[in-house]
Amino acid sequence: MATPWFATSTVYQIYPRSFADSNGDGVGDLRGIIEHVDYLAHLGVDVLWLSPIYPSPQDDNGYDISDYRGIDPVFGTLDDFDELLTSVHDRGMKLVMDLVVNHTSDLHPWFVESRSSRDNPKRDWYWWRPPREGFEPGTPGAEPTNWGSFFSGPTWAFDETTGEYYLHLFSRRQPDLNWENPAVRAEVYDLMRWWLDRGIDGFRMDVINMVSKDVTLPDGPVRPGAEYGDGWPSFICGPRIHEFMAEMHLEVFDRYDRPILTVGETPGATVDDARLFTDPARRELDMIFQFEHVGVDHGLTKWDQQPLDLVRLKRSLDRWQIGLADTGWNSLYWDNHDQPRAVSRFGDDGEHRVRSAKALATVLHLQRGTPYVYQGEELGMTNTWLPTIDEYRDIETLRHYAAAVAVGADPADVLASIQPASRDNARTPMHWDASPHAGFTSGEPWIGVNPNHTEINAAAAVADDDSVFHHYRRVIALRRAEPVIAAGDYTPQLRDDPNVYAYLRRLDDVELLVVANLSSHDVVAPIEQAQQWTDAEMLIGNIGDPAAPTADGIELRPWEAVAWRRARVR
Ligand code: TEU
Repeated sequence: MATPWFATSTVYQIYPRSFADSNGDGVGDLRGIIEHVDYLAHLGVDVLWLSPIYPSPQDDNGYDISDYRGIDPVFGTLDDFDELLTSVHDRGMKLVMDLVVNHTSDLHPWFVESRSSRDNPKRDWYWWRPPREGFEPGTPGAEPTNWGSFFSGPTWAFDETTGEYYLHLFSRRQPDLNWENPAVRAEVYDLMRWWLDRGIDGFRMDVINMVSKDVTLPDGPVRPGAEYGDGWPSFICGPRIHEFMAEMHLEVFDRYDRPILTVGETPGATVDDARLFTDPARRELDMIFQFEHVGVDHGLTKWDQQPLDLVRLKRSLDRWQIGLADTGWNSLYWDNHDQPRAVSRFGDDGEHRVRSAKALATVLHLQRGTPYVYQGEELGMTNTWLPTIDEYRDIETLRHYAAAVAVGADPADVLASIQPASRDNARTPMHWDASPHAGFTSGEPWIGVNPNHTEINAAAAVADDDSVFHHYRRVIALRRAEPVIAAGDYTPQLRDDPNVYAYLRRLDDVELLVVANLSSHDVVAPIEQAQQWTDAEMLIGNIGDPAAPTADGIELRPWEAVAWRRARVR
């Protein structure tokens, strides 16, 4: 398969609420991003992805949109947006918007109309159903299906006005759109063209694999101890999902003769699903975000964090590398606005914070696929253990806490389970410098700033050639400079090694060996035919003077990561 145009690109995700505040109201905004576009150009990224900036009551921080053709005043204006887009393009970068069309806000005019009466022309734009037979409307069990929401509680909300329930897979203020209705799809395609006509370069599509539901709406299996049924079989990669993605491609992307980047967020998608979504011949999506590797440290739930099993993590990522080797394309990510910080989760955010952040970057960015950097990841920002539940802001976290305490869980235990896993770990303000509030705002930040910003911040990192920031610059630049990284094949090495992550990349006459010690003690990586690498050239390392490969293997210090290149031995 030819490598796509975005094979040499790196995408940087901005969470506007927490990136940079230009007007002192404590919330990040578009002018704050404009002030830092040169920083992003210096990092060397190719594409910026903005989490939602549309008008929204912010019930889920913007993933609940009430107007798709505007900018929320807390973030700025359409003029600010156009200025940002121009400044991004002037620096040779692209800008991708977040498309949230599985659901809208309950304040979106479509839903306001839809809930107004049972015979409103927009009633069928959402999923409305009568109470379950034999149950008192509005009482537990009366919901049309037994599905549990992503944000705790049932997926159905009773609406007194019309005496029916509406579906919301996320919060009750995020009613699901009914994509079975062609008028809904036509409206979605039209708003997408509106933004593309404005000059944006693509979309990250929120939970896009949930827009096709099993219209019979069957109950889901109830796991032992679970309060609700599992609805995933009825809305994860539903019956018409590929028909809808192909239609979207036809109705939107096929109308533009310029490169447009599309990435679908697809919880629960498998390698086989990914091959269908991202096979260029099928004209659906360029790539997807799969969730397997960000679940390897989950016990029964994400709140039940388990110690990292590196072999399990490697198995998962190997499966995706190999599974999409000849068809489709991978996205590569550790961090985003929904995941705790990887350096705290998969690395070591204490003594070896800098080394482990660089090691994680090395093993991810030299794989086959398009890498994503989440704001602050390039600085090695860590989780922020907020001391009390009152300082958390994330709806998923707060609803989980309330639901757990409501059934008798000890609040202290629930808080302890929240601190390492909450999405708010990724959402604390960006660290620009060591000043109060990390230079994020001159006002009071909407969420607490990690006190370690005095040490970990962009000003210090840019000034220190040995920082995590400059290591990210190097791996990002390597992807453009070394064709083997963008286009080479992938062969895992040392698959059962509990400490070492190693793999081979090969293209034509070039062979790249990537080897990383993801532990806090010295190791010798027993690489096969290691003696053949003794004359190899060191392409990149995260610690100076790496030990040269010997016939016995490669000596690696704690959290050391190195990539060796040599002419291919046929
Ligand atoms: O996330 C979908 C999703 O799968 C997450 O909710 C995930 O399950 C959870 O965060 C893991 O803890 C997307 C957006 O990225 C997220 O921010 C939104 O809250 C959600 O959709 C609803 O729009």
